Formats: sequence, structure tokens, C-alpha cells
Amino acid sequence: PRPQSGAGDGAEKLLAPVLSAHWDDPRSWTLETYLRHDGYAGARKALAMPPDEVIAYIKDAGLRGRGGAGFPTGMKWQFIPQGDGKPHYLVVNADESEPGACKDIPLLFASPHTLIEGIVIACHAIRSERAFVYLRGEVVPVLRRLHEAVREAYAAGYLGKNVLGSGLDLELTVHAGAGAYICGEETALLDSLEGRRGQPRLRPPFPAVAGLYACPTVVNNVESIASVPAILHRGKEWFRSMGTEKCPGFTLYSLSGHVARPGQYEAPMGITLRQLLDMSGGIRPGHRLKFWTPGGSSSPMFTDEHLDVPLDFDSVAAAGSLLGTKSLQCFDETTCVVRAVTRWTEFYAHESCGKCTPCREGTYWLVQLLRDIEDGKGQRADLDKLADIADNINGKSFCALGDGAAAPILSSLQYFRAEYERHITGRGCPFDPAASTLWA
Ligand code: L3W
Ligand code: SF4
Repeated sequence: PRPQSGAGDGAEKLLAPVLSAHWDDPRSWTLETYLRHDGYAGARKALAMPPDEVIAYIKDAGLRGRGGAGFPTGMKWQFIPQGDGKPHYLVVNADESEPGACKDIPLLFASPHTLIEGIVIACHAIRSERAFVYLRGEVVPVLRRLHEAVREAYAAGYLGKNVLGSGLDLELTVHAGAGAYICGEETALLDSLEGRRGQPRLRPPFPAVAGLYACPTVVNNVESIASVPAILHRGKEWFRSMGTEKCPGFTLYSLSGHVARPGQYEAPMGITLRQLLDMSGGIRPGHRLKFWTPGGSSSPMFTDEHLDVPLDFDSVAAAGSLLGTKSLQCFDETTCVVRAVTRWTEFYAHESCGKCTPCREGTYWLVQLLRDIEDGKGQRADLDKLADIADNINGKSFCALGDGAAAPILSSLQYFRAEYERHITGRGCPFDPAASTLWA
């Protein structure tokens, strides 16, 4: 479906289309269109500044990582040691695959030069001459557009030798991954990029110290890097005028599920789901919100009690979940929560890389228990078993995938234990699968 950055119903004042401002232009992905909208103006400004000043500028702007953890981008850049004699690398994580996440891929499809401009600025800041984009390989049309945009950028002097006469030499390589969720974990991504099987590495050392080919490496999400040109061009004060004190700026929220107008909604950090639903026509007519995820399936689920939680990293954490990738999957009262959680858990079991026991074994057993409950073969004791296994994965696994797998189980038991019990006492699922449009 076409990306949506528009809104109606008087909610326009809450929209802040920056990244998505020109997605609806004809041939929005070309250099010609990008230049018509001040493209590469941020890079020109940055290249005229000393690298450390660019880092300080992004730090002052308060940009926080858009890939899930919300780590301050400028601080990450500052971790790169200077004068160490080693090559420095920038690796852009474009392996978007969190269930519910759909913002990096539309951004790359509609406006790949926004990312390339951000890469130029980031590489100047961290003194890197080599950047990589690790893209999800299945999205072939996006891969083609990105390759074409890189070719345009080389031809116009935004990449290659002596970028825009600044003295920066910059080579950019686009790498297509093979479709493993774990390769979105930054160290597994680096292993995969080096040609090995993608499995997480022990941290520390963090990539900033020993990343790609054991050299200092910044790994940033697509949206984080794509947000940088506008900050340089329009100013850090402008960026800080949006969002919250600790979490300033604009961001892309992916709204999906039982929503009248699903799509990408760009808005200031700290907007609420209630406001986003106002913009997107609300939950489908005749139905009401039952549960939703603020940060994709890896974040503990919320219910209709959380409609007014500001969607910034700190407020969502204070309410007991994670903003993560800002992937708001909404489910109405026709959806069986056990079925939804089973689907997600099957995903984690399939995507578990197998490196550590709690996640490898635990996700397998979670799926067996959940399928039994959904099929009417569950026992009362299974609910404690589910909670126990999830508890033994959560915080005890090697990487964040394990925590992500535990999140839907523990949160659904917290809010919907009675629904699990109904499956057990009623010997099966009380919901009509045909009523929920999500189970095709
Ligand atoms: C140097 C230190 N660097 C931390 C760096 C670290 C990393 C970043 C955040 O992501 C999120 C999770 C889900 N010296 C450092 C340092 N860093 N301390 O900061 O690190 P961390 O450990 O807080 O998070 P993480 O493990 O990198 C976990 C989300 O990822 N997630 C799913 C993501 C899916 C997508 C997608 O589909 N587009 O992004 C799954 O868990 O929200 O919060 O760079 O190196 N002392
Ligand atoms: Fe692999 Fe899962 Fe362990 Fe992460 S938590 S290292 S995905 S087995």
C-alpha cells in the first residue's frame, strides 16, 4: 500500500511531515526531485563544519536512535575513537523485520536520497570513508531504487572521491541480507556482513570500539540517519521545538491492524495513540480497541487503558513497555489474544538463532504450550508453565530477541489471564476466526 503521511479530522496541527513530506511527489525517489526540496543542503552545511562540531550539533539536537533502543545518536558517534589509525565504518541497519514495523522500508522506497545524505553527514562526523547499508533482501523493488539512488549520488559527486569538494572520500556499498530477523541485531548484522552466519556477538566490546572487521563502527537505524539532514538544514532549535524535552523531534509511527486507515504517520515524539487514531479514522467502524503494541511484538502489549500514554521512549517505559520501533499494531475485540500471541511466538521460535539455551529451547516449548491451549488441550497448570518459561528467557538470554519473545507472553498473561482460562475451561478458542479480518 502507498505510504500515508496525510491526515484529516482537524488533527493536521499534530503532524510534522519532514521525512515523509515529499513521498507523494511524482518520482519522489530521484535525485532531481530530492534537489527540488533542498536535498543535500544539510550535507553542504555539515561538510563546512569540523567533524566534532557536527557530532556536538547532533548531540545538542537530542536525536535518539529510531531502531528500538532510543540511544542518543550524537553520543554513539562520539564513542568512535579518533586518531587511532584504524578505518572507521558506518553501517546502516535497514534489516527492518520487527513484526509491525513498516517505516524504514517505505522511507527508502520513497526517498532513498534522504538516507544517502544522512550517510554523507554521519561519515564526515565520525571520519569514515566506508559506509554500508544492510538491507532486507526480500524487498527487491527497494533494493533496486536504492542502487539507482547510489548510482545517481556517485555521478553527481555526493559520493566517491572528494565529496562536494570537501576532501571527504566516501564509498557506499548496499548489501542485501538473506531474510533473518536476528540480522537486525547489530552484532549479528556485522557477522553477516563479514560473510559469516549471523549470530549475536558478546557485548562489550560494543561496535563503537570493535565492530566491522574489528574496527570502530557506528551502527545506526535508517530513520536515525535519515533524520540528520533536516536537523543540519533547519537547525537543532527547530528539531527541539518538537517532541518532549528528553525525546525531541519528529518520527515515523507505523499504524496497522484493525485501523480504518493504516499506514505511516509522521508526528512529534510524545503523541498518543488516541491522537494517532483520530488521524487515521479510528478503529474499524463498529469495533473497539482491545490491545496494541507500542513497539512491535517485542514490546509488552498495552490495552485501551494506555491510549493516552505519550509515545516517547521515557513515557512508554514508565508505563511498563517499550517504544521500540514505534510499530503500533492495533487489535479489536474480535481478536483472540491467545491466537495473536501464538503467532508471534511461532515467529520468535522460527527466528531464534539457536546460540543460547533459554531462547532456543524456551521459544520451542512456549509454542507447544500455546498451540495446546488454543486447540483446547490446555491444562490450568500450563499458564504457570508459560509464565515460568517466559521468565527464564526474559533477561537471561544472550540478546534482545529472547526478551522480545517473552514480552507478549508475560504482558498478555498480565492483562488477559481470564481469556487464557476460558480457552482451558471451554476446551478451545471462544472466538470466531472469521470475525477478525487479520486471520486470512
Ligand atoms: C558504546 C556503550 N555503545 C549501548 C550502543 C549499542 C547499540 C545502542 C543501543 O537494541 C532494541 C530493543 C528493541 N558503548 C554502549 C553503546 N551502546 N551502550 O547503543 O544498545 P542497546 O543494548 O540498548 O539495544 P540493542 O540491543 O542494540 C535493542 C529493538 O531493538 N528490537 C527490534 C528492533 C527491530 C527493528 C526493525 O525491525 N527495524 O529495529 C528488538 O529487540 O526495541 O530495544 O547500538 O551498540 N557503553
Ligand atoms: Fe540467538 Fe535467541 Fe540467544 Fe539471541 S536470545 S542469541 S536469538 S538464541
